[in-house]
Amino acid sequence: MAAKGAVKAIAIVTGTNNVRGSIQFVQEPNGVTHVKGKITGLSPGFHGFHIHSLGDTTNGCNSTGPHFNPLKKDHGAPSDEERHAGDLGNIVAGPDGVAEISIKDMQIPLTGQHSILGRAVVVHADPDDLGRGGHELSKTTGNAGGRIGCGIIGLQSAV
Ligand SMILES: [Cu+2]
Ligand SMILES: [Zn+2]
Repeated sequence: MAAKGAVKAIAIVTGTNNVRGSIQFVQEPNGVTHVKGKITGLSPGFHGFHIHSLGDTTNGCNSTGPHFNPLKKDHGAPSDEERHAGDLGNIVAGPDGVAEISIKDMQIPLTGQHSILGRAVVVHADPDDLGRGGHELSKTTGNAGGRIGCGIIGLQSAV
């Protein structure tokens, strides 16, 4: 149950092949945002999962911009001090291609200056190396490969 006073948002994820899903964001009054939902149609295994800065899908997921990074940090793991606000790590799809998502994070509010409303949630083809892979892209994208699904984060009824 969401606490009284929670702010809620929803992103309907669509993408290449059969990638589909629905992700809900609930910001509790203490500032923690709970990200929960399900994405289907994935290849089994790890997939990078981020908030990207733009809610623009003119050219599909490719026009959602870079990782949401209001504090001008390097890419990292959700638990790192040095991370983009949008770095939510990986989601894991089972053999059936379904990833069940439940993430709690302090850096993705639905209110205020660094709100993620109107931005996009993106799921990638490959695992996010959390900045540790030593690849030239590790410190910017986690070398997570193509953008196979995305959805724009929009306000949802608070009731
Ligand atoms: Cu991403
Ligand atoms: Zn990042």
